[in-house]
Order: sequence, then C-alpha cells, then structure tokens
Amino acid sequence: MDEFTRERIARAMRQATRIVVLTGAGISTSAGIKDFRGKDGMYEIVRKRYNLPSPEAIFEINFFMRQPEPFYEMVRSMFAMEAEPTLSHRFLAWLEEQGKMSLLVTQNIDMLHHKAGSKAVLECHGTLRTASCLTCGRSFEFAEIRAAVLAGGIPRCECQGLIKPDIVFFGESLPAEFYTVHLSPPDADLLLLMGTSLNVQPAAGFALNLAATTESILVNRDPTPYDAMVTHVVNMDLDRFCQDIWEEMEKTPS
Ligand code: CNA
Repeated sequence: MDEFTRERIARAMRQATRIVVLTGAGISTSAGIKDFRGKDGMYEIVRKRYNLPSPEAIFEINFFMRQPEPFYEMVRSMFAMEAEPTLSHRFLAWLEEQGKMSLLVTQNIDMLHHKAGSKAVLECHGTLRTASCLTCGRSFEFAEIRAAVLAGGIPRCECQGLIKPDIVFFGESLPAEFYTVHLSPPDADLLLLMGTSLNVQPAAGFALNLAATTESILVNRDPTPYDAMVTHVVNMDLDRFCQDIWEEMEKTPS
C-alpha cells in the first residue's frame, strides 16, 4: 500500500465513529484456517479426497445427511489446530474498544472475533459453539461433542439422530438478527470489507448495498468481481494492512 493510500485510509478510520465491518475466511488464514475458494482452500482439498459432486456439497443439508464425513473432517481440522486470533482480529477488537465500531458482521464460524475480544459481533453463518440433533432437535454445547469429533467420529444424539453444528448450510435461513440489519442497515460512516470474495449471498448483498451509500474499503488478497462497487480496493495481506493502519492511527490519535 502506498503512503498516500495508507494515510487516507487511516484518516478515514480516525474520523469514523460508526464503522460497519464484514469479514470472511481471509481474516483467519494467517491463523492456519484455510479459506474456501482461495488457492489450496478447503474446497479443493475436500473435493479431491471425497470426490464430491461439487465442493459446496459439504454444506448442503441433503448431502450432509447422507455423508457427514467431509463436513466433520473440515470441522476437525479447524478445531485440532486450536487457532488463535490474528493481528487483524485484534485490530477490530481494538477499533471497537476505541468506540469506533457500530457492527461487525462475520461470515466465519471459527469464533476468533470473540476470542480476540470483539463484542458487537453478528455471526451471520451461525457458529460451531452449539449444535443440534437433526432428529429430535436437542441442543448441545460444542464442548459435549468435541471429543467425538476430534477422535474422528460422527456425533450422534441419544435418539441416534445426526448432530449438526448450528452453522448455516446452503438453503438454510440466516439468523433473524441478520435479516433485521439487512432490511434496516445501521447508520454507518465507513464500511470495511475484509478477506471475503463477496461470493456468498445474502451477506455480500448486505455489504454491497451499504457500499452504495457509504465510503467503503475492501481489503483482500485477490480481486473480486465487485471491486468496482467499493470506494477503495486494497489487494494485500490483511495482517500487513491492519498493522500499517494501526501504526498510522496510533501515530496521530483522534
Ligand atoms: P472465500 O470465498 O474463501 O474468500 C476468502 C477471500 O479471502 C479470498 O478472496 C482470498 O483472496 C482472501 N484472503 C485469503 N487470505 C487472505 C489474507 N491473508 N489476506 C487478505 N485476503 C485473504 O470466503 P468468504 O468468507 O468470502 O466466503 C464466505 C464463506 C466462507 C462463509 O460461509 C464462511 O463461513 C466460510 N468459511 C469460513 C471459515 C472460517 O470460519 N474461518 C473458513 C473457510 C470458509
């Protein structure tokens, strides 16, 4: 990022008091959690191993009910590494602490924003924190099924029903809270889009609608088809971006 862009973005963030953020898988790759669509992402790995009809099948409910193994393999690899928040997660928690953040919407299911200390987080694709039996509906804390998952098993309820973590699969509704902010977006003065290919609806639509009326910054390693809809596009590693901006903001506090 050149000096001019860095100063301009740091100034916009210093002046902002109602930042809305959308994060995607790219904010967690430096913690060791693979993204989906990036090179060597999870889709490619799981598709090759299981010969899936399409990589997205691991998040389709009918496929999951027939063959839950690929999905649980992904969950296992995510949990086995006990990932820690990245510098970018910590930067967002710091922005919230500074009173600058109005809402953080994450498409991620890895819970790293909470681990970093962020509080105003809307997990629009659900969470791995809890799980439910697909047959009787009983609810579980993830801790109750964690050992079975890490040992390579497929967790089942006492009723023998298949247990599914409470993350949103393709075709399922997002949490009601998400539709509330989608229909009536918060009054934002800056929009930050971080580490997302903007391919997944309705999360991407929420952000791009807001980008039509709000100054916006997209930080992503690769270009997306929606770059022209955003005010500033920065194609670089997110941790480096956040470190640069964090330093710049601390040089001249607001
Ligand atoms: P995606 O489609 O995989 O896109 C990720 C984007 O991040 C890509 O465009 C990459 O260029 C970019 N990227 C990767 N690493 C970096 C980096 N270090 N710095 C900057 N940019 C980077 O993922 P999206 O989030 O857009 O798609 C939404 C899906 C992905 C949601 O349903 C998530 O639940 C799902 N997902 C979540 C996780 C997680 O919880 N950590 C991991 C993988 C996928």
